Amino acid sequence: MSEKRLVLFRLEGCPYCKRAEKELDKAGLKYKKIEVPAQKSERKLLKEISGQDSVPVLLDVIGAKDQDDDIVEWLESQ
Ligand SMILES: N[C@@H](CCC(=O)N[C@@H](CS)C(=O)NCC(=O)O)C(=O)O
Repeated sequence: MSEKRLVLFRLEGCPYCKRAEKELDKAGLKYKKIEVPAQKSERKLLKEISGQDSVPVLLDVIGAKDQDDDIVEWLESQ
């Protein structure tokens, strides 16, 4: 339940993203890829979340806890 999840905002053809992905793969980490829009001005979600509009951006999130039991269990596991 306390499993952390990684999300990588990336863009096809971006060499910095490729490098980051290679290293994440090498480390055996699992992550979800989110393709950002090619147009920098359209990367609103990325900008809101990270404060920047360039990629790559790696986000470390926990799964949503929607029950008080889950929240307490997660807190106790930290
Ligand atoms: N030093 C940065 C460079 C990242 C960077 O320049 N990424 C490019 C894509 S390859 C980008 O998002 N540029 C913004 C844009 O011009 O769209 C890093 O290593 O993350």
